[in-house]
Amino acid sequence: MEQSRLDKQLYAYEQWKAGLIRTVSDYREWLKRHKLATADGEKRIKECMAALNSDRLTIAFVAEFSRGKTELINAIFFADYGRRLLPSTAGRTTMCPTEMFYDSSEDKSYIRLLPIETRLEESSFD
Ligand SMILES: Nc1nc2c(ncn2[C@@H]2O[C@H](COP(=O)(O)OP(=O)(O)O)[C@@H](O)[C@H]2O)c(=O)[nH]1
Ligand SMILES: [Mg+2]
Repeated sequence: MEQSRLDKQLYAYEQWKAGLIRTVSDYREWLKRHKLATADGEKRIKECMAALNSDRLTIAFVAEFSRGKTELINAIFFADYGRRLLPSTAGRTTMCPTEMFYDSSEDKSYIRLLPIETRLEESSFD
């Protein structure tokens, strides 16, 4: 079913959040206009706006080598492309932890690879 697709739901979530930010912002203006704004209320609204603006969703796909992580990402996020956006055929397996980002402030996406040597260490991803 089209509506249940994860990418559609994530888009709907972003839309909902943008609406919430607008509403909180309108409320703030309304309080000011009616001289109902208080220092404490203003502080709370600022915290609320900061939390909404900094909200980021991070999804991690973690499993042993060649278990279908890349294939799953292709299926969930890039099915509409009609081809594998991320290489996932035999011999093209991702050999190191890979981070994919979408930077909304730059309107750009990018990929970051951690060097293969990091697999020799126990340290965590971040
Ligand atoms: N038959 C079958 N093969 C799959 C499935 N998921 C992944 N593969 C294949 O298994 C291999 C490894 O998948 P890949 O997504 O690259 O694994 P990753 O190393 O976990 O990212 C590739 O050749 C995929 O096409 C699946 O659900 N069924
Ligand atoms: Mg992979």
